[in-house]
Amino acid sequence: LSYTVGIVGATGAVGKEIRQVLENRNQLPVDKLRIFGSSRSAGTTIDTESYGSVTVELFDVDKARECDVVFLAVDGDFALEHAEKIAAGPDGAVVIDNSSAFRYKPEIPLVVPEINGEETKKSKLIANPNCTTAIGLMALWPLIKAFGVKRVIMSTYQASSGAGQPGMDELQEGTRAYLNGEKNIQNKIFAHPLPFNVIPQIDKFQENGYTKEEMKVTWESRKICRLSDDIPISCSAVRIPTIRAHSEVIVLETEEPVDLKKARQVLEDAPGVKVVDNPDKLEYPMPLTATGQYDVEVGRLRKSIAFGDNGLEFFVCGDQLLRGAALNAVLVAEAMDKNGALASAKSAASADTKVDA
Ligand code: 2RA
Repeated sequence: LSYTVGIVGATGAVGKEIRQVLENRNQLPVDKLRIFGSSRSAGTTIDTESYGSVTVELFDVDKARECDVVFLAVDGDFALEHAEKIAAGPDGAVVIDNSSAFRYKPEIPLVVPEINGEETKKSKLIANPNCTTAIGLMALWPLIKAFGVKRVIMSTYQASSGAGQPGMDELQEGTRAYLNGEKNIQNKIFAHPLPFNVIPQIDKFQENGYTKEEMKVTWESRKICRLSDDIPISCSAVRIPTIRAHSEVIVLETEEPVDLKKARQVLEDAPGVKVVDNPDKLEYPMPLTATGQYDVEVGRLRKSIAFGDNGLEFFVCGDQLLRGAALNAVLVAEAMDKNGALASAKSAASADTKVDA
């Protein structure tokens, strides 16, 4: 069985990575790749190694519905307007949406395949988590399974790629300008100039004083790991001047006393995780080494002074565009291929997506 795969937004940072991950992994059988874009990019061609030269088509719901699976690498407003229509009814396509538009709807699965991949059978519309959540949970979830969880405190150091290609461009151009002696560094994407700075704000402030980026970690971690709302999960999110790997300090208060050797083994055995933890050799996770990697790096593993025997602290770095977006989305499609959800999608209307096309 082989699929017609569509990407909407294939010229953006995440869309480009989705195409490359599909090609590099070569796990999802792709019969034909279709790329949809706005009138600006329609008609241009994208050369791919595996799928030949693909002409960008002007996006249209009916054309997208002809695909078996469609990756949406576009903003939430676009997804809200079109995602359900693309998936609706027996002829609709499976939609894997990278925006936050559907993440908090109880009936839409929010999926990290290594954690709750089986939920992909429930709906033709699947939400991909926020990058910060997906990267952190790769390490957190195996430890939670092993030792239980009482609370999680996360502090993040997030790369410019979280704001897409314009974010990465603004950082690089601003850095060049700064080094050339310019006094007024321009910032349109970030709230303040990012070069040689850190900004303790990502996304909008909420009534409780947290930002939306921080609350996403709370909401999404609970949904993906099926944790009760009573488990406190708190995050402070900070933008730093790196290109495309997010870093996270995570403090986990556990239910069971922690055995450090066992914790290390749990992480060694966890899929999608690479333990980089050799302080004697100055080896630990870093954005520089995590960039371009499918696995999330985890290290600096230690018992937490704050929580004694029932606490762990560790440092995680993961490529924001890969595990934080494109790789996770492609892994969702691969899981749906393996569990039969992709093959059956064209014949079965999901209860969750009965929207008139
Ligand atoms: C950021 N997490 O880093 C966001 C992107 N989804 O800005």
